[in-house]
Amino acid sequence: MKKIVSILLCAIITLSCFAVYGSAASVMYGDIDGDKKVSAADARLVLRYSVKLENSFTQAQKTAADVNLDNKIDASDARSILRGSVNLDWAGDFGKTGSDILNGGSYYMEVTVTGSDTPFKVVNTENVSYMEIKVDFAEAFDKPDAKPVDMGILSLNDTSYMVSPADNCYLIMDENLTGGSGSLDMSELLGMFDQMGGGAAVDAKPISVSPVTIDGKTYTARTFKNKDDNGTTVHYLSGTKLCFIRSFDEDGTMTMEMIISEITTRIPENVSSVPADATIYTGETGMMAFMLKLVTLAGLKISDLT
Ligand SMILES: [Ca+2]
Ligand SMILES: [Ca+2]
Repeated sequence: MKKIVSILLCAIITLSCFAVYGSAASVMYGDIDGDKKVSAADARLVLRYSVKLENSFTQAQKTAADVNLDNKIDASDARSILRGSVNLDWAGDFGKTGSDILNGGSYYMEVTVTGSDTPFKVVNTENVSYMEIKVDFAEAFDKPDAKPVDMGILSLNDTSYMVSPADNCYLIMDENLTGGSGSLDMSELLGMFDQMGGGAAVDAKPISVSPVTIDGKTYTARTFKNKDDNGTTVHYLSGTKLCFIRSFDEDGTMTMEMIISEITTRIPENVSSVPADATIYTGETGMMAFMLKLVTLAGLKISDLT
């Protein structure tokens, strides 16, 4: 149990390196014809502009058309607008960088740390904090055949839960379960969310808009650099779909690489509440039952957790 909690906390701490920046929007991104809606007609205008069939855009229309903020108006913007018009992309995020969304304080994101098989999902709103991570039981307990298991921590209003999404099981984390040393400290966890959400603003300016290659794909991204006592962090922000963060130590050696593949202000419904059909566990007996669920998903036995 303690081991799982410490793995989770280690993973979460890597997120505390977030820095956030502000910027302002003055147009309705994606709305080219000015009817205050994002529709297929807007996508059509952008597509025509991108192939030079249309060339009478005002500056405001040009700004509104570049929904992925890469300083170009092309078919990928038209595609996003079309998807946004049918709610496949989140039109409410058009024109926002990842940092805008973090600064807003309500967000959902999916994060991968390069070299780790443990992607995160994070939700943060005024009333909800949720984090989901793949727990690597094989490495944690030296059992090569163990399967990775999704595990979440949900703080909903004033109640905290450990979650097994696969089983729809929720363990209520009362004081008896969190109070002892080595146990999960929710206030620490929530402090980190707060820090990500806006507390850690830094003085950074975009230094370039340039191509960045990540996982073999090339993106046009805004590049930010932030230097502090621990070295340099470089942030690449490309529209709402990609934040790419690299940290370097004083010698210039890369120490961490993180990719946010999805960041949006649209909060998934399934983490905004505890489902009515969920199994709720409480107390120490409940904790044992909950752990048994996780261990079974990993293909292990409780006796393996020593
Ligand atoms: Ca429109
Ligand atoms: Ca664009």
